[in-house]
Amino acid sequence: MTTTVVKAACPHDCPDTCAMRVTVENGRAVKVQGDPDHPTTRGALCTKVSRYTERTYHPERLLHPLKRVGPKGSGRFERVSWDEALGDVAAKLAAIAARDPEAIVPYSYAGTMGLVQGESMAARFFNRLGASRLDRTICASAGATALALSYGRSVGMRVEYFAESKLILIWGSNSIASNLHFWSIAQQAKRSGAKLICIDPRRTETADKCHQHIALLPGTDGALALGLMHELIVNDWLDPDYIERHTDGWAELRERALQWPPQRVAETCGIAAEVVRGLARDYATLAPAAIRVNYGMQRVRGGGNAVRLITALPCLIGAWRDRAGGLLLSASGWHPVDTMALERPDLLGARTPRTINMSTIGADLLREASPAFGPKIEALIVYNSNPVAVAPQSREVVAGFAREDLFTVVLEHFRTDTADYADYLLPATTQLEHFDVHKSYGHTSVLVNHPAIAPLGEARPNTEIFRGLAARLGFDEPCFAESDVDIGRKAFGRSVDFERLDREGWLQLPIADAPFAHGGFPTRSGRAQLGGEYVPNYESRASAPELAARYPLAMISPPARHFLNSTFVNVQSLRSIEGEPLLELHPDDARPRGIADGARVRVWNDRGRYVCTAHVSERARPGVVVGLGVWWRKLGREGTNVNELTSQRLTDLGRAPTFYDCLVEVAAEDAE
Ligand SMILES: Nc1nc2c(c(=O)[nH]1)N[C@H]1C(S)=C(S)[C@@H](COP(=O)(O)OP(=O)(O)OC[C@H]3O[C@@H](n4cnc5c(=O)[nH]c(N)nc54)[C@H](O)[C@@H]3O)O[C@H]1N2
Ligand SMILES: Nc1nc2c(c(=O)[nH]1)N[C@H]1C(S)=C(S)[C@@H](COP(=O)(O)OP(=O)(O)OC[C@H]3O[C@@H](n4cnc5c(=O)[nH]c(N)nc54)[C@H](O)[C@@H]3O)O[C@H]1N2
Ligand code: SF4
Ligand SMILES: [Mo]
Repeated sequence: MTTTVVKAACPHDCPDTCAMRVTVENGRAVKVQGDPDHPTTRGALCTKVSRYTERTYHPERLLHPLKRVGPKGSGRFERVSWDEALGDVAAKLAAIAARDPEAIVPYSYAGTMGLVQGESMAARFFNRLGASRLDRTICASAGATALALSYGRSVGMRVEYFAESKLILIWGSNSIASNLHFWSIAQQAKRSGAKLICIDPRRTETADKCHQHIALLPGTDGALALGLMHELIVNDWLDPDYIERHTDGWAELRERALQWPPQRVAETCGIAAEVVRGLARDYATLAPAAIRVNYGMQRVRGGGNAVRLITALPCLIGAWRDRAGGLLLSASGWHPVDTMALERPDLLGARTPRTINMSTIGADLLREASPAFGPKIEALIVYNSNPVAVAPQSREVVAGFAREDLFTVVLEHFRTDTADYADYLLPATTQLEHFDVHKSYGHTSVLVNHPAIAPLGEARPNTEIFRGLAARLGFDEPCFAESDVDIGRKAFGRSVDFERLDREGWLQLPIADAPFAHGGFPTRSGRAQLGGEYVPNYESRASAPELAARYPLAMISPPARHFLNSTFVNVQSLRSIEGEPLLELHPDDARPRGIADGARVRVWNDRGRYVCTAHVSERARPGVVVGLGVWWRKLGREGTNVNELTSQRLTDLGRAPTFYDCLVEVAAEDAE
């Protein structure tokens, strides 16, 4: 028997980007483990990825190219050869491109976060073609835009140093579920005496384990941040020297903050005024104070401004002076990625195709040609994403994908909700079967992923599929012949020693311990730009009273611990842990509606209707209901999921979706 251990990286859309070791016996991967030497992985993977072999060798893996034979969406396919599939797809795209290449739209996100299997060969292909561009907003762009405005880029504290903090605010994040390795570091701090405070409308498993939980109403974080500023001002808790030397914009923001005394904040956020005062006191007096902000808070109308206000806080108290003080939302901006080399936007030449926002794909698939919009979308090439399940306002998304005149190609591992609508369904390799390199949005090392096993069946890497299409369309630029390893070598430019990365598996980037101790933000002036205002939700009692009268409950739909967005929902052992699609509601909301724990309920608003099981629980606060996870529609009840109810309205900054800005009503199914 031959046993080898291969250095790999977790490809999933998770801030932890773990370094992995894959044990291979006789060509078969038998075990996936965390690298004990990697500073944040520390030998541990989450439950989901520990079971990676179950996903890789899943009996339903797509192993051959498939062509649709039934009506759109029926999921009826027949097996075809790669030659036939690529030949047909290329011919169809060529015909559309001859009329107008912008009628072709790529649709992808972070099914893999790999820089090679993500936007490298694919982006080159679409740039050369002149296809529409995709605004990749579905997750992080509100917060990223806010960070760029405040600090210049997506940069923040080094995650390791939260271990030395004395106060950690976990703000809009369920770390145990979605940022496990940060949670281990926070636990270390807790053991050394740090206070942990969780700010989240839901009493998550993370909130359970913090010293304090502040259950504010969804979308009110900006008001809370202004209230904290108010208290920092009136109690003289500011660091005037840091503000003076390293920030701009305080005078104006200060005036705004003075309008938010604790009582006003309390009324807006649905919490007690004492809580606001106590939080401000802790923030000003327990040093070093660190904030782990996450994306939970930015999936509402005012999400961008909320992040902007929170990023001001560590500047106001000079928390950045210590390596264990400051804030972390995303570390992406520390990573030196050579996007030009990977994506080759120069292949566009003088063309500037329109941009389609992935968060409004439902509406856009249903639009006719017009001078403002451009051509009707005629072809959609989906890879690394499952839009039919994850994009907001499913009714429109499904209607769009169901268009008989839309040509849809899906590159996938499984027959997802989106795959069911494909005209061609092309089998892609998984991380164990292909090469890649990775950055991370939660830590500051770069990683390599070596293929551990041969591709299963006839699966091909995304890169190889786009190479094949490029060849058939006659694209003969040398970049289309580059191998995956060649692309990986270029990904970080000269900033990373590729040979060493390849040998060692991961490399720590050279980032200062306390990067902003003396200012030096990557803004034009080197100073943090303070700003932001409170922007209430589109859908709330205050901003839409008539709507709130009909739909009195605010619904949030954060990730489930054992899924990763819609990935893993089809892995039986993980689905068994999550059970079934649930809606958590507080006993005070359940009682008057006659809803018992375990009852089948219908959840609805003007956009749609969704059926699931009620979980009557104090994890939900009164007035807020929680529909966890992004279930596959076809594995939920009545073929729907929570995105039936969410809207395609966009955030204040970053053109991002507002999944958690959503009013609904709930009733027991038999109480019709
Ligand atoms: N296990 C698991 N891990 C994941 C994912 C997953 O699906 N499953 N998804 C990955 C992806 S794509 C991402 S983007 C990240 C997301 O990472 P996070 O943004 O950290 O996601 P969550 O851990 O769910 O934390 C969001 C929390 O915000 C809360 N929340 C909702 N609305 C508000 C609000 O208005 N204000 C505040 N303060 N809190 C609010 C929710 O109740 C939830 O507990 O996680 C990644 N990791
Ligand atoms: N209601 C609600 N909706 C949400 C969210 C929410 O909190 N609430 N969260 C949003 C967020 S934060 C995000 S990031 C999006 C995520 O949305 P998506 O990026 O669409 O993520 P997934 O649902 O995980 O789907 C990724 C797909 O990529 C496939 N894949 C993985 N690796 C490869 C590969 O190498 N090649 C190919 N061809 N395919 C591959 C997987 O099999 C999987 O089906 O969902 C959003 N939707
Ligand atoms: S999903 Fe996140 S925690 Fe789990 S192995 Fe991957 S990077 Fe690590
Ligand atoms: Mo995300």
